[in-house]
Amino acid sequence: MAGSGLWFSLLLAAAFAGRAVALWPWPQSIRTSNWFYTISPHSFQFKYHASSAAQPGCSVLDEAFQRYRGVLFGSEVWPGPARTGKQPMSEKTSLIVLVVTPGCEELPSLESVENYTLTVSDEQCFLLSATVWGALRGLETFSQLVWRSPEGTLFINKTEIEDFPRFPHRGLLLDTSRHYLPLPSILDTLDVMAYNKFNVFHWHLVDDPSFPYESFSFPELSRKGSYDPATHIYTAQDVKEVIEYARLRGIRVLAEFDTPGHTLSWGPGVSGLLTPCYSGSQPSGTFGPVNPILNSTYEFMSSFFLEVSSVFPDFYLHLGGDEVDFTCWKSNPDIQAFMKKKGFGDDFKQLESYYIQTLLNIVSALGKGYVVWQEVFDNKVKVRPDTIIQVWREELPVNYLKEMALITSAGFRALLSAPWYLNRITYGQDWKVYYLVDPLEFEGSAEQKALVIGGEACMWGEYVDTTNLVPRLWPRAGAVAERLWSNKGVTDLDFAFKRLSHFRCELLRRGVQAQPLSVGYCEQEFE
Ligand code: CP6
Repeated sequence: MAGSGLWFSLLLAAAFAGRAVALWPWPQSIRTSNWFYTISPHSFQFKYHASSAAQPGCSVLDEAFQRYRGVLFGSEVWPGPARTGKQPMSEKTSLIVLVVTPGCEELPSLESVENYTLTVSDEQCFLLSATVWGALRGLETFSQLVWRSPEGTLFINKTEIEDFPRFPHRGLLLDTSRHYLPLPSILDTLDVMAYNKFNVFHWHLVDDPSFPYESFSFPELSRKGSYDPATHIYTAQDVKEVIEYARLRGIRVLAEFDTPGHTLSWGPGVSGLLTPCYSGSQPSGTFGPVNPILNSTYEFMSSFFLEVSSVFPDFYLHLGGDEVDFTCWKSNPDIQAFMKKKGFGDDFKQLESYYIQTLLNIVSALGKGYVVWQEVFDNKVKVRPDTIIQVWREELPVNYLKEMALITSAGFRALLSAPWYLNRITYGQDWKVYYLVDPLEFEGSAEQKALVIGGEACMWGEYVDTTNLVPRLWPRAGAVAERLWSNKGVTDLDFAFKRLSHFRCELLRRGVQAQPLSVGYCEQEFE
């Protein structure tokens, strides 16, 4: 269906890449023409169609119109309706938006429909979508279709686009524990995510080095576990702001509270939560993963996740479960006794499973779904059938595509991250390696492939803070964004290079300090 039309339009578009058609990510189907229209900042307006379910007062679209006015024309106020009377025939004075179903005050979800059609023709500029989320994607595409002559006149070519995502979960992970990221860094990242049609912000909030999440049930957690409780925490207000800023851009916030490993920063705030490690018969004074043998641990987790499940409105929470180091558990005599009592032998995976299962039951009872890292599946923890498993290991225990096959053949939904570590840098164009990964390139049935709901680019924070976050993210994360949005057949590296180079220049124009892909320059140079 998309087949031949797609290739035809690829060819057509290739001729214009760099000018009229420099879209990122590439739409599912596009027809463009040499014919173009002008757009004037003085007269141009975004408008709701009379029969749109969304009308003025729709927060998501009212604010998006404002933002895209800024993106297209800059934030200067253009003097009133300077032009009166007839516009020239070739001028487009509005984009008419028709959304079929209401939902302006809702949250985006895994099930949200993001389809849209965008028509720029002699008659009108028209954006049609089932939902406000689709309209947001279409507005972004519209903004990328507009191009500028050297004199600064704005143009848009006659175009028809029908578009929808290949995968419903297109995420970006930020790690705010290894380094604290100030709120503006997070908000700015959400803007650029929306430019790339990413729709999930995976917030790896806490980890071993610091606990910046300010909990109202357990304020000691950040008071004692953050780098600096005066400046390096996310308050309830900050978290609300992130969630609403993301919502207005059609982005879900998937909060991760990783346990039982990666939890050293929880220790100071909750006494008795972590396992005391032993050297010989004496506690060594150091601590390991969460202590899985105490009732108090599960009482704490119940209260903590009760709070978390009301603070983060998305149906899903990320519960971690990765990289549990058994050394400390092994050293502790109370844990050894518990293992014996439970008949676990010396298989610490069974102890890990015991912990995770209990936690998953607590979180399910709170009415939430969950995502976990692949170890939870690898270690054969019994999980709800609707659990989402995230694949992060490249080769062990098996190659990541084989892991995708195993997870989906067991009937679970899967997310892919293993090939997409933006924090890892090498000399050269690593975006091409990210770009050529296909999440469905494993041996498996159509039913299995349907269980792959998408993937995430990850920016782990060991070597990243607010000074280098932006250029390390962009435009490289864009390679993942296009892989998760565009048709499977969109894999031409030269075509991608042209569009991504152009998009990077557009990011600079929008004020994003995106790094260069290779040798070259942007037509507009920037300070
Ligand atoms: N932190 C946490 C990390 C990683 C993971 N979990 C990680 C380790 C190595 C690589 C990528 C990510 N830094 N909490 C694994 C999911 Cl290569």
